[in-house]
Amino acid sequence: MTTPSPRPDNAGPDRDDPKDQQLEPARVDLTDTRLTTQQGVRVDHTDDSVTVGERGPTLLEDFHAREKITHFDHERIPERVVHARGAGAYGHFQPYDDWLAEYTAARFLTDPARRTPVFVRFSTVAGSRGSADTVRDVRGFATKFYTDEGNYDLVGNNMPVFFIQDGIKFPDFVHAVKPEPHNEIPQAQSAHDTLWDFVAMQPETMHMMMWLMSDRALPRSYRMMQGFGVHTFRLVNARGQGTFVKFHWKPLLGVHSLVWDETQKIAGKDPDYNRRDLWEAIESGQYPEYELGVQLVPESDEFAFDFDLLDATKIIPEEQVPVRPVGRMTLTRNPDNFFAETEQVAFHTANVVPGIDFTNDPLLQARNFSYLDTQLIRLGGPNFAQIPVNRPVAPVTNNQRDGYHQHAIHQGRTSYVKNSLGGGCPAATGEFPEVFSHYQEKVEGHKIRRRSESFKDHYSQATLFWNSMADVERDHIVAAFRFELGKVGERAVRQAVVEHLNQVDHELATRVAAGIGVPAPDQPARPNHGRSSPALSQLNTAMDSVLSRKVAVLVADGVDGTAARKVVDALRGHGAVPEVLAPTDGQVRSATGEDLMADRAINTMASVLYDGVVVAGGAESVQALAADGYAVHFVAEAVKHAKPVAALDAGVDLLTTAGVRGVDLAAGDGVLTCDQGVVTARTNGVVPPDFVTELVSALARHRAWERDTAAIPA
Ligand code: HDD
Repeated sequence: MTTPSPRPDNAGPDRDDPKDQQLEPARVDLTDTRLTTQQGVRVDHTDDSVTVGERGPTLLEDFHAREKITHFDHERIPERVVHARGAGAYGHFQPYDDWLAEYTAARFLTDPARRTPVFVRFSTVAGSRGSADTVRDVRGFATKFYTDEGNYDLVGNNMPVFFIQDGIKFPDFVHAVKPEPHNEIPQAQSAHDTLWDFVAMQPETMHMMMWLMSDRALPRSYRMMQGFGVHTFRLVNARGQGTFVKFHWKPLLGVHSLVWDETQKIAGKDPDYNRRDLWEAIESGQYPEYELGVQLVPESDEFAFDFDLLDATKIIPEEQVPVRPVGRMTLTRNPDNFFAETEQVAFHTANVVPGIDFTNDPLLQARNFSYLDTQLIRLGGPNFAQIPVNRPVAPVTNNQRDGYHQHAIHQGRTSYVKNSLGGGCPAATGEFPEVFSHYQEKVEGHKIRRRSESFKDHYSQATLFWNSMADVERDHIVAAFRFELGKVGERAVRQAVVEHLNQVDHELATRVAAGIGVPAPDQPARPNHGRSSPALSQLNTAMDSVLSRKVAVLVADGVDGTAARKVVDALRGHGAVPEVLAPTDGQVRSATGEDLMADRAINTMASVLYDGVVVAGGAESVQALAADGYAVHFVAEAVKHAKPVAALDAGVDLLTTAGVRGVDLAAGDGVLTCDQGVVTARTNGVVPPDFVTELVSALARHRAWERDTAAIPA
């Protein structure tokens, strides 16, 4: 009942692409096998150690027990120092056409006949491996393209800017945001003194802090968030000419977020919320899709902007340089083994292929060192590229030898170039774009340790972001600053952050100050420039799909089963995922003769795990639900979180019981209403087509932000 059928146009599970074929020999299937040691010796007993007599000491010679325990003792590897919590999936990328060939020699971006296998890992940043998914945080969006020319890694985030400008500050920033070192509190939270102290001392963080306090930090799904390469990179065409580029991923389902109260509850109800969502969507054939787009800037325009292209705390507003579509990525296959694949995947910003190159962005330059370095400690030696998930599909032929966990058996006497004894192989020959050749940028200067003057405007784009938000988005930002700063013990730190906010916008600073018990600034620190970029608001995202949206249909014995089933079928027909919830699991008796099976008991779930709620009709059913505190709270909470809520016949009364006020509800027979995302009908068991249409359109809009939810206690 919960599994939607695959979309007819999806591209299949990539079970036979070159990467999948390469992984196949590494897969181990234990079906119909017998238990052995690591040495392949069969054993018939693994429940008791070898002892002297039944109650005597264990013998050292019990190699099976020792091997089993020793292996267990060594099962853990260091978690990633950042982005420790994540989820991954395989899929493919395919360009739409070849227009980008004018700018890049990278064939996987320009040959529409090429379908390049990918592995993507999404992550949170601050939390440990076992932390909750739905915390306020940046999300990592790292893509490994297994191209025919070698691996290309686009290691991005779901926000287009970063906290700092120079990688030398990264350890400071991460130390500040991670749990405080003396007591390791708080886990996966930015709401604590050291992070905000860092922010107050480092105003280049301000633009990113606006993003972090916005709804972008609370994605509904990894499938509903953007991805950004963040840095300005460089494309290089076959003639060796360079063009600046920013990479964008745009989810086809639109960009949608949870609300803060909801995320905190989900963190307890289902800490694997985003991970589960990705897994289930792929298992059910609802393959996540993202469009890759690029913003291109000719080198001649390097200084045409009022910010520095090398500064990773800045965006290029889309209205200034449009994002041009390049191709589409579809994720079609879950990994077989989390540790082997998702944990061991090793991304590196310096994994580039001919046609893509770096710029002198000092954040990127540091990353180009850090990622390789971190894999050495994390994966235990220099041969991690031989781990199946990391292996390129392009051949690897070089003289790098030995080291821990060397899997290749290199033949021959020579392990050096140049050689004559090995026939001169592997031959270091070829010309760009067959071989990678570093972009020949002319650079000269003195060795200095100094931030560029062109990096020093820390506020204008933070203001641009604030100006671009809709009212509800601004309300959420103010509430987030109040929450976070309200958790900061040091009032001087709160005050210092408010002073920075006053540089961004006076109203913002005043509203935040009013909630955290510090004086508001008397006047603006600088005038608001008044510019905005509509593309930054999530209210301008795609809102035309209910694919994979989860809807709870609340029923109890005595339900109008015929109508409930019609709603379930209609929602499923639109690609949504309805689930029938009843006070107890199992069979539900229907008043109309058609019994229903409950998918789950209401008290094992919560409204925060659904995108919308439907209360089915049937007087007896609604009475039972009204007497069940879980059910009433379920509805009230969905209303509180501005979710689409619908009710049929007697079900409308449950909305009133749950405290729905100020919304037009169907009051008499034959009436259908749709107001502020609340759809109700009293039509005596008939499901009017408009009921479903209105519900689907409310679900596609995601939330009814116009609903006043302040007084609802949930
Ligand atoms: Fe980083 C992991 C994204 C700045 C050092 N980073 C990591 C991951 C993502 C990003 C998505 C997880 C990869 C995975 O799933 O395995 N990082 C970013 C972005 C940045 C950024 C978008 C700024 C634009 N990172 C950054 C800097 C440094 C690092 C400035 C160091 C100077 N990042 C690392 C790391 C990690 C990492 C320590 C931890 C685990 C890993 O690399 O493989 O090397």
